[in-house]
Amino acid sequence: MLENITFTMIKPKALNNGYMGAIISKIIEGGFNIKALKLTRLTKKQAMEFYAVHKERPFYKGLTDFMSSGPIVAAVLKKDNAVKAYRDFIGTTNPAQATEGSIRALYGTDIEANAVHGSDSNENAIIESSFFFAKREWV
Ligand code: 3AN
Repeated sequence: MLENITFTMIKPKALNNGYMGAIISKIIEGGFNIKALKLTRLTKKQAMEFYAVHKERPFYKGLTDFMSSGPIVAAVLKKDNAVKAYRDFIGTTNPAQATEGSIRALYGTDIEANAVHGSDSNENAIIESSFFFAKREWV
């Protein structure tokens, strides 16, 4: 089961720009099965906890300010090799270098506001899914 799950967030600027429906449609068209989905909002403290792995990085403050600046959509996605499949699907971290037609290329505006988050490992997919959802909602 571990290999089949990844976690994503649609970031505040993409929602503010009106891309919620377009991004969700694209995820479904990409063959990802949405197991759990919610529109919610992170406090600054929750954003700091979620991105704690980056706490020594120079962009940590800006990123956590940004991620708590407005609503986000959180979702658990299922597909074979979901983590890698989704990272390939959304494009590289910097939208300017992301594959044409990918979510980050289409809907990201810069490296921080890059439209969506995608888990970087099976372990983190479980941790991140559990951060937002009860197990009964996505297992
Ligand atoms: P990815 O989300 O592609 O796995 P990570 O894990 O390196 O990228 O970074 C986590 C998040 O931190 C990214 N989604 C991005 O929003 C932000 N980020 C990464 N590098 C920078 C940077 N140089 N400046 C600002 N924000 C950054």
